[in-house]
Amino acid sequence: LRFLNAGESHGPALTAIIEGIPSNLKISSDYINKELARRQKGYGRGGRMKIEKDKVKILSGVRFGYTLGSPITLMVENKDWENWTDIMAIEGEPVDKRQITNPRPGHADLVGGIKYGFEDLRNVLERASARETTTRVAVGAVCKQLLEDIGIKIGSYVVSIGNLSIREKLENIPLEKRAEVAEKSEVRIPIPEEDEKFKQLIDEAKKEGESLGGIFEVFATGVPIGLGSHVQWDRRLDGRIAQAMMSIQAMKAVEIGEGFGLSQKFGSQAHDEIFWDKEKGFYHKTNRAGGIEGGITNGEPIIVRVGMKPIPTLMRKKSLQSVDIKTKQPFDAAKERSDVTAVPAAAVVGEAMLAIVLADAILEKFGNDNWIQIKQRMENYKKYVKEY
Ligand code: EPS
Repeated sequence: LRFLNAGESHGPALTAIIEGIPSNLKISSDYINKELARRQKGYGRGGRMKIEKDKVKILSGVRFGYTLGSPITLMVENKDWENWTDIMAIEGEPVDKRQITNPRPGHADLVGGIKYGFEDLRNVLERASARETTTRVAVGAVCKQLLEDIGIKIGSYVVSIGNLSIREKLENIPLEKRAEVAEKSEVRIPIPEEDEKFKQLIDEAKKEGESLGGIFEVFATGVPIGLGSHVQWDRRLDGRIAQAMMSIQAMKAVEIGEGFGLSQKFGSQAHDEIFWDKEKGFYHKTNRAGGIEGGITNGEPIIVRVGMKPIPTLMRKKSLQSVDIKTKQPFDAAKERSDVTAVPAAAVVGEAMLAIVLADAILEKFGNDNWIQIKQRMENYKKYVKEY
């Protein structure tokens, strides 16, 4: 399974091509649209989300609701494009409007400008923008439909925004319950009584022209034993998941299971003891490993924690010190429309990335041409694991 996406934030559309989704899988664009809408939500989002109503157009690879095994093309139009046709014109003379020469610290602006040789840093930010995650969510939604058909469910919730955290309060709440409650929260926080505090923090940050980062958790349940491999570095599933998460704009840290916490424990308290019974086969009573041992899934839920830095665009009167790339004079960093925080939306993007990695690992293990046969192979494998 592989995908490429394309599109500028204020260009005509965002597209993705997925190759490797097997034939005979039922796909619905309604499902994809629901996921796109989830990505658009979240308290603290900026003006852009009021303009866009992201909807997918499937342009290839699906017929009468089922996949053909051929490449699937997904397209989401940018409604905002009509306000940018001159600035983002595909052909013709450049216009001076909305050129950017004062790079934002923390954004791709300066390094991208130097690397690709641009005098207008808009050429960088248009593609570096997290608007790009729209098509990742669309691709993830296709993968989620594949995974759900074999009982693998993915969910997420936010555990902290800025210095406010509810992590300590989660212990006795089952994963599915956390995701279910978070779905109704504007901040994706899994404890309803805590919502207000988070919203207040976001309001305060907005008043100051500040932005906020945070931490979210993504999990997958129903994952079979045996995805990924210990035999080669780039086949280890934890490594693949970490790469996928880190590739999301503004992510700075990834933990699997108890992650950094494990580094502070004695070995006797850090691992998950192995049990067996006739019904369940092999199982664990704890899940400190986050569902992966030796780069291979162990049948427990996969749990990933991801840390996001604050968005680099600040609306403060005094922004961050920067230098104009033409005059070399000190300058206040550029102010662009942006979000105060996008941690709730980032969690939805994290779900999509986990879905993509897991769908890939499933197809690698069970075959990748005809979904009907792949499912049969999975059934046989389940029997084999039980009898092992
Ligand atoms: C985003 C669209 C962008 C930003 C945001 C995420 O739209 P615009 O730049 O037109 O406001 O709102 O991206 C960033 C903050 C960033 O720095 O990249 C989206 O669709 O999620």
